[in-house]
Parts: sequence; structure tokens; C-alpha cells
Amino acid sequence: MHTDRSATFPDDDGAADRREVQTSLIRYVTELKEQAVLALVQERLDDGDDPLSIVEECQEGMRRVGELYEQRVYFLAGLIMAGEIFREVMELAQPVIEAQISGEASGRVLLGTVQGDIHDIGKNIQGMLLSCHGFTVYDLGVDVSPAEFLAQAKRVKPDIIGLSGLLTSSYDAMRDTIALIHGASASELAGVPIIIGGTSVTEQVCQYVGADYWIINAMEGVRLCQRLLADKAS
Ligand code: B12
Repeated sequence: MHTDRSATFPDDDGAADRREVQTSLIRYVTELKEQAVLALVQERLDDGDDPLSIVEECQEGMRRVGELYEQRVYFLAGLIMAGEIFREVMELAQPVIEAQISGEASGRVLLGTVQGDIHDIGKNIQGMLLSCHGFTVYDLGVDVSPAEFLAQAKRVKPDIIGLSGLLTSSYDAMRDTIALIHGASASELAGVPIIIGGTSVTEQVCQYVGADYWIINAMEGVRLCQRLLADKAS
């Protein structure tokens, strides 16, 4: 089919092409086309495309996979496959991201996925980007109990605590964890900002669980942590 791109996007001849390539990646992830995803990601990395944009497009594809799971078009195997594709994408993109970003030595962030939740792709991306920007990241892994979070927070004495959770049921685990950290026995942790992250967190969730901040994009997470560190230093 012929399309007159110059008529559609008079200011930028390449914009239509770029939009098309982006849509293709989101679509391939949504359709769980593993080989097509990996080939396109590699091609775009080779072309010098921004690896973070590539990751964000894959994240959008994952969101759509989730919707199809909700609509019962996909089943658990679809979620597992999506997770595997994203892991492979990160194997390609992570070295490029790490080579591009280097940060000054910075603060300490304690990170983990809360109890009952094993989603870790987003948390790992957040951890990796923070490390690239100079933060020391203590990653507790997944399914971390409130007691474990508290014990590790007392040990590590982080500047920032980050809780990840993607399930609705994770909100109660976040709330319990934060309540414990804010508890009297943890007064040494008073004032340590707590950030929650995950695909469906919102301001409402943030208030419900008693967190200080909420984040759904890892680069915004980095910028927030940098700001919090700068505020602490001033
Ligand atoms: C892949 C996937 C899985 C994989 C996870 C693999 C893995 N190693 O993580 C597997 C197959 C294991 C899985 C299992 C399940 N899943 Co699942 N899964 C997904 C899916 C499709 C993608 C998640 C993902 O990785 N996204 C990509 C990442 C990059 O995005 P992200 O997590 O949002 O992270 C970004 C930001 O949020 C932020 N961020 C993340 N964490 C943090 C933390 C901090 C501190 C900060 C600052 C920022 C930050 O940075 C990241 C990068 O920008 C989502 C759909 C969706 N909408 O996300 C469903 C989804 C989360 N799963 C869902 C469900 C229901 C399940 C299961 C219960 C299914 C089942 N019947 O067993 C189980 C639960 C298992 C458990 N106990 O945890 C539902 C949750 C619904 C709900 N409201 O509770 C979703 C939303 C799908 C849906 N729409 O129904 N799942």
C-alpha cells in the first residue's frame, strides 16, 4: 500500500518510519513473536537506537499481553513466554545501557519485590539503571517478607527503600512492610523515603500503602532517587 508520508508528517520525513518500527516492536511483543522481537531489537541496537526507548516499547507490549491474559485470550503460558522474551531483550539491551550510562558514586538503595509477588523484571530494570547511575543497590529478590525488609534495612541503612509489586494483593504486603519500617522499633529508619513501583501503582495505592512516592517508569525512578539524594545532601 502506498502512503504519502510527506503529506502526513510534513516536518519530519523519518518520523513515520520510526513510528512504524516502534509499533512493530510493541506488536511483536504483544503477539509473543520471540524471534521477531529479538531480531528487531538487535537491528535497532545496531542502528544506534536508544536502548531505553526499546525497553519502554517492550514494557508497553507486556502491558498488552497482560490485558490479553485478563481477556482470557492468553493463559499463564503467555505470561511466562512474555517474561522470557523480556529477559532475552534485556540480555541484548543491558550491555548497551551499561556502556552508555556512567554515574558518580551515589546513595544506597534497598530494593525488593514484596511478599507473595514473584514479578521481578521491572525491579531488575530499576536496579540495573540505578547501578548504572552510581547507586549501590541491595536487591533482596522477590517474595520478600516485611520482617526481612526491616532486618535488611537496619543492616544496610539505605538512603532510599524501593518496594516493587505488580499484583493487587501486593498492596497489602507493601502496606505491612511500610508499617513495620515506620514502626517504633525502626526509628533509626525514620525519614528514609519509601518508593513503590510496579505496573499498576497509582497515587491512590501510594496513599493506601503509606509510601512517599510511586513510580511506573524506571528512568523516572532514577531521577527521583537522584533528587532525593540531592535534597538530603543540601
Ligand atoms: C511477565 C508477567 C508474569 C511473569 C513474571 C516473570 C518475572 N520474572 O517477573 C509470570 C509468568 C511469573 C507471572 C505470574 C503471575 N502473574 Co503476571 N504478569 C506479567 C506481565 C505480562 C508483565 C510484567 C512485566 O514484567 N512488565 C514489564 C516491566 C518492565 O514493567 P513493570 O513491572 O511495570 O516495571 C517498570 C516500572 O513499573 C518500574 N518499577 C517496577 N518495580 C519498581 C520498583 C521501584 C522501587 C521503582 C522505583 C520502580 C519500579 O520500573 C520498570 C521499568 O520501567 C504483567 C502485565 C503487566 N501489565 O505488567 C502480568 C500481571 C502483573 N500478572 C498478573 C497475574 C494475575 C499473575 C499471576 C497471579 C497469574 C497466575 N494465575 O498464576 C502470577 C502471579 C505470581 C506471583 N505470585 O507473583 C496480573 C496481575 C493482576 C492483578 N491486578 O493482580 C497482570 C497485571 C496481568 C493482567 N493484566 O492480568 N506474570
